[in-house]
Amino acid sequence: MENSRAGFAAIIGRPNVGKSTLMNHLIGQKIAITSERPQTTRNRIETVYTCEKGQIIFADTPGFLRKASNKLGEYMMDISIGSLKDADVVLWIVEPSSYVGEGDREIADAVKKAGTPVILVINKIDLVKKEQLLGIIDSWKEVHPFAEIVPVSGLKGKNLDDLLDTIFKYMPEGPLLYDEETLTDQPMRQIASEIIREKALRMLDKEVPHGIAVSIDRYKEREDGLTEIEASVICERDSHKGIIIGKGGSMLKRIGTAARKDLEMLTGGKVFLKLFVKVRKDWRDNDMLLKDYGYEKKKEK
Ligand SMILES: Nc1nc2c(ncn2[C@@H]2O[C@H](COP(=O)(O)OP(=O)(O)OP(=O)(O)O)[C@@H](O)[C@H]2O)c(=O)[nH]1
Ligand SMILES: [Mg+2]
Repeated sequence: MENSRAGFAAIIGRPNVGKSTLMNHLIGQKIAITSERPQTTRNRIETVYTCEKGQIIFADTPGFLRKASNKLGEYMMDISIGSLKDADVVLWIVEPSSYVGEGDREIADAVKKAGTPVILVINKIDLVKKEQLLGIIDSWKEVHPFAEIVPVSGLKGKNLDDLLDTIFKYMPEGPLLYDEETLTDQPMRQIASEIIREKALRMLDKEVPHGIAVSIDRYKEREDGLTEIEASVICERDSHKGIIIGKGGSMLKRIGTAARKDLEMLTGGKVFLKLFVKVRKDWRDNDMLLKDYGYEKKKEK
């Protein structure tokens, strides 16, 4: 490919603004889980968009938190800030509102420090009238000297081609960084664990979802095409365990059925999914358990 471009675009912003939904729609496949609950994403999730122009490596990140209430929160904050470091361009996603909160001011400070060009992506424009957009853009202009401002709707797929073109302007010239078939850095086991967590997030109420982790205890692709998965839903309290299991096991069954359907679509074959529920008190503050559940701090920063 002559004059192809390839580089990294970090997707950042406050929790729940639609970062993961947008990334999934940009690459045309659901890799990152999404929910109406803030703090859904906990890890850096890379996906690869390839076209005739070259390649964009997206990095979806946890929503920016102003203060961590446990070690998991600290880990998530580190991931968000760390993603600014190796990006060629930053996509800062915001709600379609003129309101700029303290959290956004802190993001502005962080991107200024990183010195990376920033594209402000005003998301969820399906929720506002066209006439409102100019006012919204004006209030954001004062927050940071943005390289570009692009309004989109990730969910409805509005203006995404425009956004992709804009991102490519900031990709350095060079050969593809991954082969054309590569879609993500996430192994299937990890995607499976996230899908189960997504169903739990979406179906459970109140304070239970935030204290949940999912560990894959067994993942076996059989020769007949069937995939056997055993997983544990980890929670923090005995009372939460009861809620997750539900009356006569009904809640766990709902979570399992929904997860299995997604997993079957993803693997393109039949899936046997067996779920267990375990209590691990205060796992969100326990270094060893955090590591077990995939939230391990990198050695070097
Ligand atoms: N109306 C509308 N809703 C959207 C749009 N994009 C995302 N949403 C909704 O916003 C909610 C949050 O979406 P996510 O993609 O999980 O948000 P996120 O920024 O990744 O959230 P965290 O991972 O928690 O930081 C979900 O209920 C989405 O359906 C959009 O363009 N329009
Ligand atoms: Mg997310």
